[in-house]
Amino acid sequence: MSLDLTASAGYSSNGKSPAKTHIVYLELGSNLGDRRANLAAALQRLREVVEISRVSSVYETEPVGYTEQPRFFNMVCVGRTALSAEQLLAYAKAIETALGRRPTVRNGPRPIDIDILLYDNLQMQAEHLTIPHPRMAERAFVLVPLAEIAPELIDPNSGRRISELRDSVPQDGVKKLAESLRVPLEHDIQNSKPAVHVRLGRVGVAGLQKAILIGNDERAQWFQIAFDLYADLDPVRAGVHMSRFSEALEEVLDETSLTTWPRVELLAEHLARRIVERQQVLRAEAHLRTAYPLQKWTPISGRPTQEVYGLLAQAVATGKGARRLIGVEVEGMVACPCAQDMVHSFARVRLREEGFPEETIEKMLDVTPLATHNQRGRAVLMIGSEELIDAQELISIAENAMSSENYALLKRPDELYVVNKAHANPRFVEDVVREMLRAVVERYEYLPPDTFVWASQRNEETIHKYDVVAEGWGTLAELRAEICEQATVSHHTTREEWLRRIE
Ligand code: PH2
Ligand code: MG
Ligand code: MG
Repeated sequence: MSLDLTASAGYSSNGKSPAKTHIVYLELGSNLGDRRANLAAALQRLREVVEISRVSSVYETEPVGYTEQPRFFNMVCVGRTALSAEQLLAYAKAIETALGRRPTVRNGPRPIDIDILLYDNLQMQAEHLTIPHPRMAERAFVLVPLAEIAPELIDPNSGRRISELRDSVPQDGVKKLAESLRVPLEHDIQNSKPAVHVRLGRVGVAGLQKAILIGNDERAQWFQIAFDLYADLDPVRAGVHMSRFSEALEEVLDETSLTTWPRVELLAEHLARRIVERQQVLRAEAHLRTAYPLQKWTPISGRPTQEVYGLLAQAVATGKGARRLIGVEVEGMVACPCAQDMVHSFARVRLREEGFPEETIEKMLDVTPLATHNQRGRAVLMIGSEELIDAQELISIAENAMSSENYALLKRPDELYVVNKAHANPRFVEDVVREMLRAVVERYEYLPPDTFVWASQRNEETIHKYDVVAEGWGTLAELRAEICEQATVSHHTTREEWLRRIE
C-alpha cells in the first residue's frame, strides 16, 4: 500500500521562510561562567537565523591580547543565513546581551563573544564591522577550529587557505577538549533489563501537540493536531526511548506530502509504521485528533457559520503491516422520545378536560410540537478501511443520526427551525447509534465485508446529572447480516480484534 499522500509540495510546520543564501563563518568565545553552556546557548539562539551545518570541536585557549583573564573556550561554526552582515551582527550582539554580556574593557572577560569571521566572499570595512574579521589571520584560537571544519577555505584578504594560515601561527595556547558540547552518556538505561520481567502493551507519549499546514495553494489550512503515540515493550527492555516518538513524528512530517485535504489516517498509519522501526518493537499505535472546521449555512436565514467538528485517526502497525481507522466527532441536539410520549398523553388528558372533541384533540396533537427534554449529544463514528473515506460524509451521517444538528450561529428563525426539527425527530442514544450503523451499511455498500465500523453516542442529559451512552460496532459483514437480513450475530468483532488482524 502506498503511503504517499500524493503530489509534490511537502508539509510545512512553519510556513514559508526566506531563502538562506549567504554562507557565514562565526567564531564563539566564552571565558566567564559555565563556558560550555554559554557556547551551547549561543549556538542554540544562532540557529534561529543561521541554518548551521558544521560546528568545530571546543578548544580551551590562552587569552590573547589582555592576558589577565580566565582561559577561553572557543569554537567556530558555519551556516547559511538570509540576514545581511549588518543584520547578523545586530542579532549576534542581542544574543551576547541576552546571555549576560555587559560592557567592560576592550578584549576583557565575557560570558559570550560572537564574531563574524567570513560572510560569503565579502570584504567590507565599516565603523563597527570589518569582514573578514581583521585579526583572524593571526589568531590561533580562530584558525585552529576554523581549519578543523574548513581547511580548504580561502581567506579573501590574503588569498591563502585557512590550513596554511593556521600553520603559520604558533598553536601552543590552543588545546582541543576531549569532549565538545556533548558529554558522553555512559549508560543506555532504557535498553537495560527491567526489575520485573513482563511485557507492557502500551508505552508512549500522549497529548503531543503539533500545528501542521495541510492543503495546496488553493486551499491550505493549519491544523492543530494532538498525537498519542505508543509502542509495546518487550519484557526484557526497561523502557522505550521517549524522544524517538517525536523524532518519528518530525521524520514522517518531513517525508509526507500533505497537499491533499486532511488524510490524517494516512499520517497515523505512516507514524505507527515508523515507530515500529524507530523503537524496534513488535507493535505500535498512533492516535490523532484535530479540530475540523467546515463552512455551513444556517437553515433559514442562510448566514454563513463555521462549524467545528472533531477529526480522529487511529492506526496500529506491526512488522507485517498496518491497519487504520478514520473517524469524526460531531455534536448535535437530541430530543427524548420517552418524555415526549408522556407529554403527548398528558396533553390529551388536559385537552379532554377542556372539553375538546376527540377528533380535534387528535388533530391538535398531530400539528403541535410537543415538549420533551433535550440534550447536547456527541456522536463518534469511525471506519476502519483500506479505502480512503471522506470525513465529511461521516460527519453528515453522524449529524443526521441525531434529532437535529446544532449551530454556532443561529438567528431566531433558524432557532425555531432547529427546535421544531429536534422535536419532530426524538431519539434515544440507542436510536442514534443504530441509525449511524444503518446509514453506514447503506452508504458504504461497495466496501469489503472486513471493513470495521464503530459508532457511539453520549448525551449530556438535562434532567439528570449524568450522561447517557450507547456504543455499537462490528465488521460490515456482521452489520449487514443483522441490519439487512435480521440475522442473529453471536459475536461482533471488536476494535481491538479488528486492529490485530494484520496480515
Ligand atoms: N577574544 C578576544 C580577545 N582574546 N583570547 C582567546 N583565547 N579567545 C578569545 O575568544 C579571545 C581572546 C576578543 O574577542
Ligand atoms: Mg572576539
Ligand atoms: Mg566580538
